[in-house]
Amino acid sequence: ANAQKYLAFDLGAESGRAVVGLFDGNGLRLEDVHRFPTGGTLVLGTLYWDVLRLFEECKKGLALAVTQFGKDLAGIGFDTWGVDFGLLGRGDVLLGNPRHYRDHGNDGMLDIAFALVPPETIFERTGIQFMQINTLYQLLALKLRKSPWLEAAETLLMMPDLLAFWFTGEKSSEFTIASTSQMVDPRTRQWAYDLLIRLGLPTHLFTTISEPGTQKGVLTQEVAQACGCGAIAVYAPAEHDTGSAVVAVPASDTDFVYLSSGTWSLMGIELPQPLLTEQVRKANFTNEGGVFGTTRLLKNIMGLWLVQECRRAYARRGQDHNYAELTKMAEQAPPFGAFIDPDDPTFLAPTDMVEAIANFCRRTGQNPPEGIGATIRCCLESLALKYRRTLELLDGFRGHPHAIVHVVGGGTQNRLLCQLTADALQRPVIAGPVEATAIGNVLMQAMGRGEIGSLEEARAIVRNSFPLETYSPSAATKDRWEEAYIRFRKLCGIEDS
Ligand code: LFR
Repeated sequence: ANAQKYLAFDLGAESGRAVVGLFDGNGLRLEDVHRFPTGGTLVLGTLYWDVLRLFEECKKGLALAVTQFGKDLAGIGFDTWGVDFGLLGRGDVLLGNPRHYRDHGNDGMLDIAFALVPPETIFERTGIQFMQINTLYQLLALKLRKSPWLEAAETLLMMPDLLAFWFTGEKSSEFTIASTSQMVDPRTRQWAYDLLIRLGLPTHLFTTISEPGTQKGVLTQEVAQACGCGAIAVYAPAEHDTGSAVVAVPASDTDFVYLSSGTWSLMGIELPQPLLTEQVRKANFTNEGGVFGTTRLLKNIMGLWLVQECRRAYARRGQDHNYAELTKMAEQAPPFGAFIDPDDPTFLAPTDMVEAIANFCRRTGQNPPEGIGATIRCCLESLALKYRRTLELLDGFRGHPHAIVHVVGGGTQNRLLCQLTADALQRPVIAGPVEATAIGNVLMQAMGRGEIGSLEEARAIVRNSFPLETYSPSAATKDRWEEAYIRFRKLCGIEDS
């Protein structure tokens, strides 16, 4: 049949991809056209995104999509990680390279912000969890350092809005990515100017926020010519990658837990409105903006970043292994050795992750894991235990236990982690689809064009189109996981039940 062809750009902290989605009204098929590394660039102590290179990689992806699938693409959409942004000055020039959220320039900014506005108020106005990486604290850091760029800035665009601007010449903001800034009012779904004023931050930088599914513009002649196509429409999907991933959760009801697994593990539930309670604030959960008026109540867990950084640290020691090899070694290592709290602040941006893990173990009276397999196993088991803690809290927020957990994203390729998760949670885990983010991106574009009418319909398409795998909790290790969880709770200082 004549399927519509959509191009999704999905940029994560480790890699980016250009994916064509072929949608025939019932089923969706994805074809990868381009993959490229992303990652930070460290220059004299500051960590940046090489954003012009990312733009070039996207253009290359578009050119390849046009060569392979023709000029008649129905839409293009960008999604990226959250919180990062570019500043534009007079004449819309980019002011410097956007900083990477793991840059140490944000260290200590939470406390400085809290001295100006109490955390209760910040949460009340935004519903967003406290993480030093949030745009709010990045802006505060720029302001305190008297950044000339901030002084000269006329417009702030979140990363996917910046890429879309360079493709279309149109400046606009999309709601899901804007919400990650911790500067958006979850009720009005517009910028919380009052909060910015109280923090002494500029309020003139922002463009009106639109809902996902809106058309942002069409390709500029410059880009169209360079990529061999015409004026293709650019749509806003959920421009936040996690927002796109959750669109593609293959659930048939609304009572599900998702775990979007990649560099970060984002574990949460989808709600019809934000939950702005004291319990949510104290547990440091977030109310991120979703599609069709939904909210993602979730927690950021450090995720496979731990493994990515161990891999880098071992490679520097001359022990270069790919993820499949690392997982194999972890599988062969003895279970239930040392545990870490994955979300300990020392793991956010350490110079050497293997050292940081060993230090955490020493600090908490445990023998550090010995060797590569044991270290990776420690990361994976600790993540699974943190998922269990997070699930307990989510069960509490919902008011009843959730029957199953959907894991989506690249992390589903780590079959060991999927099984450990099912075992630690003592619940079935449904894994897939792997490319949830790109799928969600394509489906929201199709909504923008009126080809799909609702989130339920979108999720039915996902169920029709992609294989899923179920992991059942093992009964044999149940008791050992219970013991492990008690040990883990002590380690993390978890007191309530
Ligand atoms: C996942 C993600 C998370 C966000 C983190 C940093 O890729 O977008 O949702 O908290 O990256 O931006």
